[in-house]
Amino acid sequence: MASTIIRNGTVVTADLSYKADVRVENGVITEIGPNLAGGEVLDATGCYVMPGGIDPHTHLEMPFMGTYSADDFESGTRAALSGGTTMVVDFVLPGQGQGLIDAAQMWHNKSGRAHCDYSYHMAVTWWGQKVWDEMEDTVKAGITSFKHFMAYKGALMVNDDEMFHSFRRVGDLGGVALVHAENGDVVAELTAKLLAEGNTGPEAHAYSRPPAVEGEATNRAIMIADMAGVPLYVVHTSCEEAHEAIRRARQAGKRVWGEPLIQHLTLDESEYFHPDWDHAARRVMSPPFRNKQHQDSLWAGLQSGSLSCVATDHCAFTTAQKRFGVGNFSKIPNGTGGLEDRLSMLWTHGVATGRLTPEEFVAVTSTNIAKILNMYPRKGAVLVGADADLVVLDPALGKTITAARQQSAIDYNVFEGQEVKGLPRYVLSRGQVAVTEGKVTSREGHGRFVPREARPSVNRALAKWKDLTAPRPVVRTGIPATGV
Ligand code: DUC
Ligand code: ZN
Ligand code: ZN
Ligand code: ZN
Repeated sequence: MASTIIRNGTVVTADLSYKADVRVENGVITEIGPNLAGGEVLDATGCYVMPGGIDPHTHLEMPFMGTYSADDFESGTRAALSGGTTMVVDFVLPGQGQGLIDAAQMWHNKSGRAHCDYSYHMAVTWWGQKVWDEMEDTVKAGITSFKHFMAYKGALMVNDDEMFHSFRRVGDLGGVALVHAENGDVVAELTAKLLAEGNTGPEAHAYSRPPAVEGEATNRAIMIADMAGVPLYVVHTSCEEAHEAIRRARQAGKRVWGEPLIQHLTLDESEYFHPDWDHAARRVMSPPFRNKQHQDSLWAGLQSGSLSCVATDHCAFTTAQKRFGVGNFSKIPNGTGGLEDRLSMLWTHGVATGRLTPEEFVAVTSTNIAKILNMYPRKGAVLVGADADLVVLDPALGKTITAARQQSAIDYNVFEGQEVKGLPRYVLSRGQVAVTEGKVTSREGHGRFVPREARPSVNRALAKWKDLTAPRPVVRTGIPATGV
C-alpha cells in the first residue's frame, strides 16, 4: 500500500496543537504519531498540518441575474485547492416549477469536473406540493440543508408562509434550514426609490441594502425557525444587527449559526465610492460591504464563538458581466470571488494579528461546518480514519494577491495587492498531493460528491415550539352556556 508521511509538522485541530507526523494511505489518515517511517515524505518542518479548508458557501456556474457565474466546478475547485480549501458546498438552484431531484441532477452533471470533494445545499426557490414531496428524497440523496432567499423579490424570494412550511418540513426530515437574510420587500422599495432619484451607480447598491434590512430578516428567520423547530444557519452575516440577533438566539439555547464572509471581514464600504465604476461594480454583492464597526463586530463574533464559519459566497462575474449594470446598479450581477484567498486572508488578518488562535482558525475554516452539516469526522478532522484532505500551512510563505496569477476564471481579484502570509506548502485532496508551494497538480474529475445524513433526533429534542404546529385541543364549541 503506497504510503505518504507528512513529517515534522505541528498538527493543528480545532481542539489542540501538537508535534506529530501523519501517515496517509488510500486517501485516508492511517496513523498519527512521532517519527513515522516508510513511504514518500512531505517535509512539514515549520508548518502547521491542518484539516483542509471547507468553504460552506459557493455558487459555481450558477444561472443568476441573466447570466452564469464565471467559475465552474473545474476552475472553482482548482482555485479552492490552490488556496488550501479541499471541499466546497455549492447551492443547487432549481428553476421556478422545477423539481428538486431534477435540479440536483443538473448540479451532478456540472460537478463531474471538480478537482476537490464537494457537497450541496438545496435552495428552496419556490414552494408547492412538488417541493414538499421531493424534500424527502433530496435528504435521502444526501442533501440535508435547505437554503431560503428572503431577498431577490420576484425571482428567488420566498414569503414567510412558504418559509414556515418549508422550515417545518426540513425540521421533520432532520435537516438544517439556511437563510439569505435580507428583507426583500424593503430592498425592492429602496431600489426603486434610489433609481427614481437618479442614483444609478454601484454605490447605490449599498444604499439599497442597509444593515437594518439584514437585521430585520435575521430576527424574523430566527423566530420562524424556532416556531418550526428547525436548526438555522444564517449565511453571509455581515453586520452587527444580524450578529446581535444570532448571539441572542444562541444565548437563549436556540441552535442558530452565523457565517461571516472573508470579504466582509476585510473589505469595507469605501470600495463602493471608488471613482472607477468597474472597481466598485466588481465588489457589488449582497449583502454589501459594511463599515469598520460592523467588521469589528464580526471579528468579535469569531473570537467569542457567536459566529461559527468563515465562507466566501464565491460567485464570480467578469468585468464584462458586471457592466450589464451600467446605468442601473440593480442589474449588476451580485457576487464576488474569494475561494482561492479565504485561508491566507483569514490567516493574515486573523491569526497573524492575534485575533484568532490557529485552533480557532481551523474551527471556523473547516471543523465547525463539518459538524454543523454532519460530515465530521470524515471531513474537518485530523484523525485516523478521516479523509486525508489536508493543508500543510507555512506561516512564513507569503505572496501579493493578484489576478494575474490566480486560478479563478475572472479578470480581477477583489483582494488585488493584498500582502498575505500563511500559504500552503502542500495541499492534499483525499491523499493526492494537489498543490506544492503554489504549483497546482490536482486532477480534473478527482472530486467526489459527499452525501450527508439527516439528524432527526437532534432536531426533535431542540424543537421547543414543536407542538405549536400540532393539532390543538378543541376547548369550546357551540354557544356559550347561560345561567351560570
Ligand atoms: N449574493 C451574492 O452576492 N451573490 C450570489 C447570491 C447572493 O446572495
Ligand atoms: Zn399554509
Ligand atoms: Zn445569499
Ligand atoms: Zn450565496
